[in-house]
Amino acid sequence: MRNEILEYFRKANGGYVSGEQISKDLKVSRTAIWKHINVLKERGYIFESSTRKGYRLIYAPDLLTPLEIESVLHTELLGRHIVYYESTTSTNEEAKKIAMQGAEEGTIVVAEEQVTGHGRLSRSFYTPFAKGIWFSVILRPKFFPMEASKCTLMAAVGVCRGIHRLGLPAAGIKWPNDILVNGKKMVGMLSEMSSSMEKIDYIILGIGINTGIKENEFPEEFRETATSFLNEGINVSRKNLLAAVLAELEAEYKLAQTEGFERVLEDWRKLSITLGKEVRVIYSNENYIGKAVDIDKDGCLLVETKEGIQRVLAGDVSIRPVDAPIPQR
Ligand code: BT5
Repeated sequence: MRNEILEYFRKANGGYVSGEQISKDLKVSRTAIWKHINVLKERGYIFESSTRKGYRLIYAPDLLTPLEIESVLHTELLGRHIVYYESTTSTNEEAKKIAMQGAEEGTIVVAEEQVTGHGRLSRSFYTPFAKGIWFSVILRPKFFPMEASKCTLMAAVGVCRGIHRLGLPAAGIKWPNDILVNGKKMVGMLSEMSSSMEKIDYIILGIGINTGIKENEFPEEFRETATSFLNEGINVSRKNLLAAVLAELEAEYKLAQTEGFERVLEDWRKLSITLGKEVRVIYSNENYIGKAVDIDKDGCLLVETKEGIQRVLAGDVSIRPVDAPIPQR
């Protein structure tokens, strides 16, 4: 309904729209229209009202509607089909549903806000309205299922390069797939897969990039460890950032399909901020310290310890700087 109301204002192009007319056309009460307009105001839209003429839209926030995205998108595959929500539970959940129903490869699900956005192990991920890019990409690669984990590394490369393009060359990848700027997390990613023994049915790459969250708006638990474009001094256009990320991700995906993952892993190494550092590896009940020296051909992190090289699989493992407190479980 709100989108239909907005459509009137877009068409009026800055001119007045009569509330009475909208209520007649859409067959809802004037009070209902007024309530929707109030919600839009809370979401950053600015209206001017006149008792005689109705409402006039003065400012619309940078939203990620399909029309807005398509106006700046230059990809061939990713984002050519867009499913858009103002608010949803989780774009990964929506993407899984439509992938199971046969949604085509490259489809993206985008939401201005997620009510139950989540990370690994059901940890919640903070995704407030229009203050980040919260989206999921559906891929149907011809790789073997055992290669799927490398798609996560590929996604990290694409997102990191997109962020560089929009003015933050300091962004780097923390293994396996967080993106940090000046030591703080700006991006979280969650990939999920459905496959048989020999064939991948679909992979969902769920990506959350903080754009307009102010430092004091982050929940207290991770205020010290999170950042956004705005915090780093950049008022980024979300649609341009999304278009850049999709273009870079598409380029890496093509590379992986034509030349295999070796080149993608090379790119990942160049963007890594984990390699060469002392890290603490935390499993459920144990932890140890070592130096992250490389990733192997399967994307596992190689950590040099006194006992020799440990091969660390992504999953329920946390990598922390050695001097950070050990989280209680
Ligand atoms: C992740 O999990 O970082 C993966 C997050 C994936 C989110 C995207 S948004 C679109 C799609 N739909 C979804 O439902 N999910 C994906 P993990 O590595 O488990 O890290 C979670 C931890 O990051 C939390 O426990 C917090 O400490 C921290 N965190 C939560 N929200 C954050 C935010 N917006 N920015 C930085 N850190 C955050």
